Amino acid sequence: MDLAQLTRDLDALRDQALASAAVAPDTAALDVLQIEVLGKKGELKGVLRGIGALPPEDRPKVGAIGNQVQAAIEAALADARARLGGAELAARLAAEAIDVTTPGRPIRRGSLHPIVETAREIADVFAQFGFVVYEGPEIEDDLTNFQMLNIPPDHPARDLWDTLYLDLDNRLLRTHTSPGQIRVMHQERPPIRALLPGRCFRYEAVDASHGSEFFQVEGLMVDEGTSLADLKGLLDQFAHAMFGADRATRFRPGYYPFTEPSVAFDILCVICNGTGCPACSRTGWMTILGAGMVHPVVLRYGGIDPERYQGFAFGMGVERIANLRHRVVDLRLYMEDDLRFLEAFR
Ligand code: 2NL
Repeated sequence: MDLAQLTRDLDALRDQALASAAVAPDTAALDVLQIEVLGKKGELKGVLRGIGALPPEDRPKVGAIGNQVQAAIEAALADARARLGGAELAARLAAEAIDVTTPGRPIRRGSLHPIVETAREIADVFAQFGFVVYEGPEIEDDLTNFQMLNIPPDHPARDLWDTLYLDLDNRLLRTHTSPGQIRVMHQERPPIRALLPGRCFRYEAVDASHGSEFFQVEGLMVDEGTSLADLKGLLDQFAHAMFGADRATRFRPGYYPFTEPSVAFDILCVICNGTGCPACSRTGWMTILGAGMVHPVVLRYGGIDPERYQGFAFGMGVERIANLRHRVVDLRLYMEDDLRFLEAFR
């Protein structure tokens, strides 16, 4: 090994590397080439190892030539990389281009179930009169669901055929949201204005107007000097907000064990406007809720002194209100989760 031979080897290495860089098809090939030629175990290092066999005075010359060769190869690689990289970027931009004029895919928005929506509309009306929404448990005890509401042990609602009893001691699925009102009386001091929406349960043969599950909204007001006149005024406002300011209303005597006196509240039939049709059993009127003055016994169960405070309460089936507003005839539709039905309310 002599200086001339090493110089020729270095020249050959450079020429070969420059030729390879010139024909490399892509930047990945350049990466491979760089490692093969300039890497730690690459060809250039291999040739320069011959330096040790040279006389000491020749070694710096080979070192200088080696540096020139390395610089030339690096420059060639950089040139090729700039050329190929530009082409690759252009190809990628063309391939991945996004057509911003393509119409978007619309997102399918959900909507509230008609029963939930109706319950909220009811709550919105009473909120304007200061009523606050509370919720009670769906699993209740016999005491709160029946006894504290003055519903006697032999009342038909307590029959096994009407109430869903649980296999837990004295537990049942609430048959109305009234037990929630009892809980509100226990936890609040008068004046009370409470609204209780919620799912209720009856053990019942299912038909177009009865289901084993239904939604109820109940209201309760307790204060000094609360009277039946306050109840009538409030319910009239409610009916007009829900069914139109010109919808006629009427009160009739009713009966509930937990109110005395009790009333039924009707609106003029929304189908026939009072002329009589099957929807109103030809009476011209439709009952939308029941109400009354809270029975003193019930107030006392709620921890409220009936000598000082009076209260009224009302309760309505949300399905019934929704039916009248949307002219739906079969309650079962609300529980079937048939999208064709639900989408009609979007
Ligand atoms: C109906 C009638 C009603 C009540 C519910 C009530 C609650 C308490 C005390 C007194 Cl804690 N009353 N609730 C009163 C009258 C009628 O519901 O037909 N609901 C679907």
